[in-house]
Amino acid sequence: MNGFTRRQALITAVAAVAVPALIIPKFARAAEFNLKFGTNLPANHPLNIRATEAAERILKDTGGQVQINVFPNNQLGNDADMLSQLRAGAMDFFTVSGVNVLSQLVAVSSMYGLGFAFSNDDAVHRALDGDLGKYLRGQFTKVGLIAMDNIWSSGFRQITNSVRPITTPNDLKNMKIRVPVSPLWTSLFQHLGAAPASINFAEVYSSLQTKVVDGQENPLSIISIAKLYEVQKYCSMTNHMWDGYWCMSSMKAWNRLPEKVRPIVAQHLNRSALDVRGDVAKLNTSLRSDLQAKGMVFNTPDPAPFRAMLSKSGFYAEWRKKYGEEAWAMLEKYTAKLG
Ligand code: X2X
Repeated sequence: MNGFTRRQALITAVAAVAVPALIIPKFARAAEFNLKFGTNLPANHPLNIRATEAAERILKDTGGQVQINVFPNNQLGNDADMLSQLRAGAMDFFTVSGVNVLSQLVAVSSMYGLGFAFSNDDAVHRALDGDLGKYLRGQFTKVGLIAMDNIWSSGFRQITNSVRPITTPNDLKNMKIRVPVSPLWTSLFQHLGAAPASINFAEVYSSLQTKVVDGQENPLSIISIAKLYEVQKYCSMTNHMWDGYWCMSSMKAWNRLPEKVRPIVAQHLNRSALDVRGDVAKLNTSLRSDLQAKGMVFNTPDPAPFRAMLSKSGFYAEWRKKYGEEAWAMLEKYTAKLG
């Protein structure tokens, strides 16, 4: 390299470093708190979009003091890994389903996911924004975790598979269905006569593709965004359970934040939770025709025989015993009698 080109190269390198500093003048100094927010969903799911919006508002309203970095799509590990990191204080926020890995720590956290307990989004939101949610969030604090007040909804779940439409419980018989790593999910599908396999979401697409399992269940928004339609043929609108994500932090991470900053962070995260509810409700109703156009075959089974099978097999009685009478009474304040 002669003298001229070396000088040119140096000028170019300096310019490349200098440019970003020119376009972020407002919060150019490093934030005092750099927080990690992990999720298991693809980046274009509304949960990640709204989490990113909350992060922008929090950065602005704390004058650049708190920077939340969103890591979607299991970038920080699968659900089990993220829960451990959260508890160890290595991660600051994790949006985790109460029915999923969290229920291994706090058994009652899965109760809103009991099969056919709720019939519409509003009913679940009333319960989880009300006394049931308050009760559950109180249980989380006992294991050092803190959930923001409003749950980020995912919605009602539908069963997909590559074998046949599910019209009656008989169609589920011995079918290999992937479920999240959670005792309630496994129990629900065992009581329905299927052969459930516990698999973290990070491995769902590949396990369907390689036919380790025949099917899985998720809301239409996730079936679409995670491209599960590429590896699944049938979608049966069973609405068998509702799910959502608690935006969790650990006491360790939360208490590191200055007292006056915490309400700002909570307020924006809760606002995003409410925004996500509208986003997923729209997707869960509008995506059916989209998925049909991509080749999926839909049917809408009558839920009555599925519910009857669960009652008859003792599913509700078993879980009532596990959760205890206090928690069960709290749930039944918001649902029809279960069992
Ligand atoms: O693992 C799943 O199926 C998912 C993405 O819906 C949950 O996080 C419970």
